[in-house]
Amino acid sequence: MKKSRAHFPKIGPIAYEGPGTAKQLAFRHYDPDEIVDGKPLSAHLRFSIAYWHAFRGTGADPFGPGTIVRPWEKGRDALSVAKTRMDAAFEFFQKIRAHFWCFHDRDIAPEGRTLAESNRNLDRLVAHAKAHQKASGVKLLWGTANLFSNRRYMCGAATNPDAHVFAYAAAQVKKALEITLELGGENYTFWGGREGYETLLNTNLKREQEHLAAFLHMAVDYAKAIGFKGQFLIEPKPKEPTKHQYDFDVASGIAFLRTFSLERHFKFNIETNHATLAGHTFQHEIEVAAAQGMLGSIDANAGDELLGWDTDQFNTNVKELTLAMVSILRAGGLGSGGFNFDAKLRRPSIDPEDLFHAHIGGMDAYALAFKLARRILADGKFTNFLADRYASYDAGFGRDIEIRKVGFKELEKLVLTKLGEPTPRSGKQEYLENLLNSYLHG
Ligand code: XLS
Ligand code: NI
Ligand code: NI
Repeated sequence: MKKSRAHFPKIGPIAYEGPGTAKQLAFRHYDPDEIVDGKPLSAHLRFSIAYWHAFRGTGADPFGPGTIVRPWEKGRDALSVAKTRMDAAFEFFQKIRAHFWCFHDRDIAPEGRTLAESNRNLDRLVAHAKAHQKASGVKLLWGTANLFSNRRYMCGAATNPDAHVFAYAAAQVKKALEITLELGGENYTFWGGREGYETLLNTNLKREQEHLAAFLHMAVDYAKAIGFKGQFLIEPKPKEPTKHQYDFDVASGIAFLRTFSLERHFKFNIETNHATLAGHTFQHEIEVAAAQGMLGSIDANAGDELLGWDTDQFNTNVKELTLAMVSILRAGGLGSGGFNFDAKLRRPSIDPEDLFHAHIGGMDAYALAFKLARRILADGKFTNFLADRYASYDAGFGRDIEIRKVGFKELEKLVLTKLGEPTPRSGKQEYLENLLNSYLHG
């Protein structure tokens, strides 16, 4: 691959300068090379850049077109623009020190007039990406297919009332799986796109859910057929673009997967902003997935408390992230997953430099949260508190309840003859909140 000129000429690789630095284009908490438990911090955090936001985002909103104009987006031939854009992207990945990236098929290559032409375009850009991955060492965290932008998908893809659209989506995902395999993708994500509905006046909910399950089974079968060993991920979201998205949250996702015998093949990609849109905390969604051994990956972003849609902001809320990290570390980490910045610049943030500030903020907040969570877990105060709170189930009749050795009759007898009235114990929430703050603020 020929060496292209720099697209971010004024910015070098971002260095770790420590918390005291006055420099803004520097990491205060994220030192990718710091060794923690025998491996570098970069291997614990596995940060990933979302191609669609970082390199296809223009700042467009329903009230106006894009505001963000990148110098590399010039030229008449869509394929060569796509290649130059990708050169800029890999320069950015390296300068921001992210070791992974994620993309939708249509992010990296223009859609053609036919599926065959789209596939040919993809092949050109996949070859380009492969060369870039090899030269830079940047890896693919996950691939996915865009089954929601094109007009044909306006009523869904796998849940479209028209089987023809289902077939088209199947063909598109087939190709997306092939290119994810080709690029060594460690996971493949299914976000629900327009799999949901606006009104039951025109929707057969039961059939649509069955069609979605059939689609996912086909994906599992095809992955097996081509030898794709990456982890499949479901990314739940309660609403937007449709009013009722089928993959509402992790709990409904688990029920769906179990209902259709898919649970062995999937884990969850949990997005912070989707959790809060569902009326949950980020940590809640992580715990629900972890409780079933189905915690897969994270789409790292944040919503706005006052807005009811997916604002996809960079998350700098260290308290929220520390709580999330405690749950992730307790669950044993993310395995083949990582922290993908599914987050975008605000519409007026139009400088290329803003891309750096945004990701530095997100990476630093996660790195700090990781360190705080490790301290919290090492101290053991919260862990001990929890263990103590549930200790009555560790032995005796509590244990018998957990292993289902006793039933109502035995327990009634116990209360009548031995136990009598229980003694209530404080939940100590305020004490625990203060304890948490002592870690966050010293
Ligand atoms: C949209 C989703 C999307 C997925 C990938 O809300 O977050 O960006 O992560 O299709
Ligand atoms: Ni996402
Ligand atoms: Ni989202």
